Amino acid sequence: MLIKRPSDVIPSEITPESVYKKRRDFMFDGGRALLGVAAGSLPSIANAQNGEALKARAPAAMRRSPPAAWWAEKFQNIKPAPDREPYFTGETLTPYEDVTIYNNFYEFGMDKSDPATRSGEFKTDPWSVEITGEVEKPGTYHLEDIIKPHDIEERIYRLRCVEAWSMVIPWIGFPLADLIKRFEPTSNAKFVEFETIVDAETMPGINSRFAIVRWPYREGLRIDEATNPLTFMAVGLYGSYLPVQNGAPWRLIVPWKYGFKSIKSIVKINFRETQPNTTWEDLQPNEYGFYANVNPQVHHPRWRQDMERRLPQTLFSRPRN
Ligand SMILES: Nc1nc2c(c(=O)[nH]1)N[C@H]1C(S)=C(S)[C@@H](COP(=O)(O)O)O[C@H]1N2
Ligand SMILES: [Mo]
Repeated sequence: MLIKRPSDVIPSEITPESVYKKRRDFMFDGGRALLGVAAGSLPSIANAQNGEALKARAPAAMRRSPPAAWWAEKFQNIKPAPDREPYFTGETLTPYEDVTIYNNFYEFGMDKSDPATRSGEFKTDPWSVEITGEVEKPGTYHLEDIIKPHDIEERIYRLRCVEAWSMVIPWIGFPLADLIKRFEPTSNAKFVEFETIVDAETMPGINSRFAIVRWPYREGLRIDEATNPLTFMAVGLYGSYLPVQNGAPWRLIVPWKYGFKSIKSIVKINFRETQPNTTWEDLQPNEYGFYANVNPQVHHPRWRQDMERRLPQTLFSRPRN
C-alpha cells in the first residue's frame, strides 16, 4: 500500500499542525466525543456516508440562496457544458448530498458538516461586491449588476482538495475572464486578489476559539491565470442556486488548483501589481503555496498526493489524468 487506510491516518498527518493543535485542545476541552475529534478529515468521511442523518439535522441550512426574480430568470437559460475536456469531465458526478454536506468553509466551523449545519442564518441577498485597485471601473456594485450581463453555462470540473479528497461537480456560472474584461484592468494589474465576507453574526466559525484563519479569507491569482478560459465564477451547482455551504451567492472555481484557491462568498476583487498574501500561504507557507497547482508528483510534506478519495467513496485510488 502506498498510503495508509483512512482509519489508520492520525489527525496530525492529515491536518496542518496548527489545526491539529487546536483540535487537540478541543479534545481536552471535553466538549466532544473522541470520535468527532479523531477527525481532521476522518469524521467527515462518516458524515459523507451519513447524509440522511445530517440533512435531518439541517433542513434550514440546506436551503439555497433566495431566488430573486432576476436570479431565477438567469437560471432559465443555462448553456450546457461543452462535451469536451477540459470544460467537462466524463467522470461520474458526486451526488448532490455529498457535494453539499462535506465542505470546507471555516467561517462556519472546522468540521466538514459545519458549513451545512451551521449556516442557516447566513444572508446572501442583498450582496454587494467591491471592485478596486488597478482597474478603470472601480466601485461597489450590486451582485445583480455584476452577474446580469453574463450568459451562464455549466462546467463539470473535478474539485481536488489538498487533503486528498475530490469530487466531480456540475457548476453553473461564467468565465472570470469575461468579468475582468468589463472592469478594464490597467496595465499594472498583474494579480487579482479576492476576499470572502466576514459576518460574525451569521458565521459561527469567525469568533470561534478554534479559528485558525486571520479573516477575511483571501485568495489570489496571477492575471493570466484569472483570465484563463477555465477559471470560473460559480453562481450555482446541479442546475440551481449555490447552497451557502458551497459559497453562495458566488465563488471562484480554479479547476487545476487545489480547492483552497477556490474562495467562497466573495465581496471584494482587487487588481494589484504585486502578489497578494493568501490565507493558506500565510498559515503554512511550506505546505500551501500561492500557485498550488494540483500535481500528483509533488507530495504534501505530510502525505502523498498521488492517491485521492473520490467522494462518496472512502478508499483511496489513483486520480485520473
Ligand atoms: N471563504 C472560504 N473559502 C473556501 C474555504 C474556506 O474555508 N473559506 N475552503 C476552501 C477549501 S480548503 C476547499 S477544498 C473548497 C471546498 O469547496 P466545497 O466545500 O464547495 O467543496 O473551498 C475553498 N474555499
Ligand atoms: Mo481544501
